[in-house]
Amino acid sequence: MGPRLCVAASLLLAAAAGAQQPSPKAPFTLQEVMIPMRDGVRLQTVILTPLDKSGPLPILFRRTPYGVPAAPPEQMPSSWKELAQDGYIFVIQNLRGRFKSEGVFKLTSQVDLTDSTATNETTDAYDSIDWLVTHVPNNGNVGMFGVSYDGLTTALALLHPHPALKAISEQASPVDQWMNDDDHRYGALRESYAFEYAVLEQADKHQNTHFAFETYDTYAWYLALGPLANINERYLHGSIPYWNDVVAHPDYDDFWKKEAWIRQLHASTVPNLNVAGFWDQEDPWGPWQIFRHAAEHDPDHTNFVVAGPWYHGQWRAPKGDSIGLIALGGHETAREFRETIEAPFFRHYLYGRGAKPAWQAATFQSGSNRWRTYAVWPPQEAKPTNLYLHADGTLSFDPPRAGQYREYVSDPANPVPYRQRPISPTYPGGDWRTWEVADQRFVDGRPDVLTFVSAPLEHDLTITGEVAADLFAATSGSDADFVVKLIDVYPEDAQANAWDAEAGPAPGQYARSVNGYELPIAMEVRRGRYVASYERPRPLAPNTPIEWHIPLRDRDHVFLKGHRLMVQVQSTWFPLIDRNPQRFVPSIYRATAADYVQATQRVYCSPSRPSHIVLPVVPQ
Ligand code: PG9
Repeated sequence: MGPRLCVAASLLLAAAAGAQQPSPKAPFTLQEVMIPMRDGVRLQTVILTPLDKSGPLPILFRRTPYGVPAAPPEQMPSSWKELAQDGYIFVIQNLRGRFKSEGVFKLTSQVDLTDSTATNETTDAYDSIDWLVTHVPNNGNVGMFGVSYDGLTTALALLHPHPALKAISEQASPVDQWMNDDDHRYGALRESYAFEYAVLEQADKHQNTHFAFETYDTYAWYLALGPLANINERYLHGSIPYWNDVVAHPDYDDFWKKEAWIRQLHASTVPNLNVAGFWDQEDPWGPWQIFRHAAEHDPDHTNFVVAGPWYHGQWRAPKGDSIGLIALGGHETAREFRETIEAPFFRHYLYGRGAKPAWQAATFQSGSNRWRTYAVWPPQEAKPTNLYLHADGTLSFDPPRAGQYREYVSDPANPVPYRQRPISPTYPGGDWRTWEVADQRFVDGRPDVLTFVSAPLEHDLTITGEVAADLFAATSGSDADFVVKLIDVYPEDAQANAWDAEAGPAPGQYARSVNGYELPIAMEVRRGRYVASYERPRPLAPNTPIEWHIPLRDRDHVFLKGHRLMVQVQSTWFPLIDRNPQRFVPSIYRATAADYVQATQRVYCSPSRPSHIVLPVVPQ
């Protein structure tokens, strides 16, 4: 049987040929061209020229694997509105091998600049800009921007930028797909994402393809699948090159190190507005890495980062006034970002009007729900402060004076779901977008989830900067995963509910309250086989506690007075993360059903092994 795939509509409209007449109200004319690259391959590109602006305009260029528009938009897309007021020629290009672009799409971030005959996303960006500035009337200034894959292709231009490229805004770009972001977390495979995305982009050159699951609840499908090798054996049969690469390279080997393009970036080469979402379910880490790598040499201060309470790409949504059930204090954070940060940034660098940002970092801080700016990130006043897990299930800033450990049995046959079942496919988006803010009460009470909770806070607690967990933990097996979640627990009376005092809530309404809500602030996994070395996985010594350092990324959040802090620890997070067999095998991707075994996990909370979270606390 061939892959069970169904073809879905493209994320954007698929391309059509030739120049298009705008409909009477369309704000642009559209021209389609095939731009030749240095190796003769031609890339399908559309040029949207605004009808209401004259004079030489700058170009804003976006490179995508998802398809280019076939016709000019009927009206100004809301995500461009603020930029378009200044006047830009928007250019959108399909990557090589996608839709009508010639060549092969390799789904790769590899850039070898030492090979003068090679082509890659860096050279394709360079060649395209070279063509555009000579063939399209413009003011000599080109910018690039884009989210996720389009952010990656934007960021890759930094490695050898064309001289006309004057500013970019990389938004949610991955940088190292083994270490973090879409496909892995410190080597732990993001099973559902890596598989479904590879199918999306490599099953059919002319489409974005959604895998056709046989069950409504994909949790049930992945569990019934059994060992990961069955994906190729039963469904893909080796037809998806990226998936073949993933399963051929379980460890951090040369393949992944070459994919990790960020290893080549050590300076700010073009002014860059990096954009990150604190609840980005796909690429939350890359933008911070690009920001930090560029900061290694930034004499002209052209390297900036903006972060907000956003799911993947939510800063391009019309408003961004809430994420899931979490309201953002009446702010339209997405529109405000575009109007007060993104548009002025490009205006400064592409039009020479207005000032550049006076800060290095800007955030929309959750909890307090206000915009903040920072001269340096992380701010120096934030002090690393330990929050300790106690054996009685409490959390406090006091280290444990007594106590030993808490334990649970982790069973790969009954893994903890990463969000409430039924779990939808990753694509099309749906509730995948907001799962990172889902109320964690859905796993409270599971015997394989440990919960630690603090007393209600007597005053606001602000954390700004990098969060991490330091667990002291052991397993009775020889491999294990530990997942740590830092949670903000809302008071039971956080909001006055809107339902009828007499009739009560309408069906479903009771669950749409933040009263008692357990809001994840930071979550991450580590895989035991890679604790000592990413390159050479090693078995864990059974029943032997070791220290697990689990980075929880950059944050800016205020836990409000009356809220409580919570930490949950578990060893499965399925099918987001593939199941660890819990018995060491050379490659998990070749594990057999018999390798998956139960294990007893211990989390130590003793004076000599004080598991804790490190919080960057800003003094009141
Ligand atoms: N998260 C997607 C992606 C980016 C880069 C590589 C692979 C996947 C995306 O949304 O484009």
